[in-house]
Amino acid sequence: QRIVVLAGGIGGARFLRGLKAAAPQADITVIGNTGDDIHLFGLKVCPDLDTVMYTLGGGINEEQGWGRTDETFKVKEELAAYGVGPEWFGLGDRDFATHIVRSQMLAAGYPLSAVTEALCDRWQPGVRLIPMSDDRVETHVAVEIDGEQKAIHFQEYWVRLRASVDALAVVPVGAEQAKPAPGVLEAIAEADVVLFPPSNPVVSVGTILAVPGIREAIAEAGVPVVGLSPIVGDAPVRGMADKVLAAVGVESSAAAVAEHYGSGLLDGWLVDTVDKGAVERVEAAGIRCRAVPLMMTDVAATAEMARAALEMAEEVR
Ligand code: GDP
Ligand code: FO1
Ligand code: CA
Repeated sequence: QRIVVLAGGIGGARFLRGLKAAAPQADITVIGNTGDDIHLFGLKVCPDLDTVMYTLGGGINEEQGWGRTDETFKVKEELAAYGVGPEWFGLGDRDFATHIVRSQMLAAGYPLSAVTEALCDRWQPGVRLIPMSDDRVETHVAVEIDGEQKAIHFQEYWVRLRASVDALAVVPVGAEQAKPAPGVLEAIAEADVVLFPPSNPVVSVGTILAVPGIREAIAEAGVPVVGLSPIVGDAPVRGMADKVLAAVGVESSAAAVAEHYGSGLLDGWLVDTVDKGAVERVEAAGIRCRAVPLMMTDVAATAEMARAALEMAEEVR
């Protein structure tokens, strides 16, 4: 069975761990979000690709959900001693090595997709991880600070400001000109099922879908497309997805997110059992819906979620 998953960082990575357990024989291709990527200290950092790679490869800091396990911050301290920031973004020593290798390969002319494959040679994530595009796409967030409107990098909004001000707009800068990375459209065309993990619908899955050709390829693949809600009980399980949902005019609820994707894209949608009241509304929108436990407390619970998603794919096929 060929499964394509559009993934952000933590929500995508944790779901994938469950999916691998639920479908050990499956051939899984992950299309990763690169809109969160940022250049720091002359290095290219790809938080969502790395989160998937480290989580599936056994190198993730489990409590944090991002960055390396057993991490130290000597380089960051030394940079700070030179007065070189930003200090609000925590790059650890082990993690730095990944960004150095990536940046070196990019400078030598390799596309990000080839670099990602090379990094995965070490981590053996057990899935094929492809960035959504080799072209630069950077999510910016329009905010108003001290009466002044400006656009800031997504990481500055999320990590430095902790989404403490309203997002007025979310713009995947460069997406319109970006091309899907090699293998992305092919994987979608050859897929038996496409899954949207409980990733951020705006800045993770939404950004991937903003790359011209990807949304169309999914709609045209003619295979079941099933998503799992990242919103449980009208709030994100983790993070501040409600802030970026508001920016695109979508209320923070499992049903509203399904309607936002729409029946033109989604065939099935899983909501948490606490949101079983949303099932009727989602089905009225033409999307098959079921309520099952959606908390990824451990791999076994997450594998159950993945099984439910694959079962729903068979129901709507
Ligand atoms: P990010 O790039 O690290 O922000 O990760 P993703 O975009 O892949 O996923 C973020 C989303 O995961 C957030 O909106 C959370 O609400 C959601 N999430 C995290 N843990 C869980 C969980 O256990 N269950 C569900 N349903 N969603 C979760
Ligand atoms: N998230 C934070 O909240 N604070 C950090 O200092 C931070 C550093 C960081 C470094 C490397 C990396 O791959 C991820 C990192 N993240 C950090 C997570 C990440 O940037 C965001 O949580 C996601 O992109 C949000 O979607
Ligand atoms: Ca992210």
